[in-house]
Amino acid sequence: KPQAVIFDLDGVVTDTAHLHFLAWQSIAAELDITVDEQINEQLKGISRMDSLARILRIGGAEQRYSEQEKNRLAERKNALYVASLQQLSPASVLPGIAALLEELHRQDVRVGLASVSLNAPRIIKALGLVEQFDFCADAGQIKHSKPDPEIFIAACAGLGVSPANCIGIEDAQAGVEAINASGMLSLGIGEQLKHADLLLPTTAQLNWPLLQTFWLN
Ligand code: B16
Ligand code: MG
Repeated sequence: KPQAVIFDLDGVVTDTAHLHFLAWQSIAAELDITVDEQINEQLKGISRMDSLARILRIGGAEQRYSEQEKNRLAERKNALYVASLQQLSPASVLPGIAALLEELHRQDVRVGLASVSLNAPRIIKALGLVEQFDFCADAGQIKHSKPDPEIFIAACAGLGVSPANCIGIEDAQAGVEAINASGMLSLGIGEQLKHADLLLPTTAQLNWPLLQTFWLN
């Protein structure tokens, strides 16, 4: 069996992507830039400042703002996002995840979190899952967001396991690329993803027997 399973947060453990989307949309609207669902897809797994840079590039506005102004925009986006996190509760955990986390503990498989979100600790707390993660990689220590494997490698290091002995679960293309680059087996959630070693339509299909079969094949 795998030594550890490492989870992405946004889109795998809970659906915060929509809340990121709403916050970016309102900041972008002030700058006369339209952010649609398709653009939002490209922001998944990308750090806050990198997300802002992409939005400005899409609006042809990358030269328009100073570093200080960009920091202010990112701070304001985050304030909107953090306010929206108040609606999170244990009921916001995606289908299949809570049962899988419990079963992994019963099976003595280590559980890690690899989120580039600086808000990950408060989200995990709001979801009531603090006890379920043996190690959460610190996004504040990460230099490169996904598709760079840095956050997944940090999660493995924190758990004391080798990537070759782990499964990573992701819903974003950048995240699947990050898992593959780390040397872990990649399990993708979603219909559109490329390069995942195994693809499931939603988290509802996730369970321990399926992970075991995936690992053995
Ligand atoms: P924050 P993940 C990522 O989380 C999100 O997918 C991405 O949209 C967001 O910009 C990033 O976290 C940074 O989040 O602004 O809260 O630090 O997918 O790595 O769990
Ligand atoms: Mg994600």
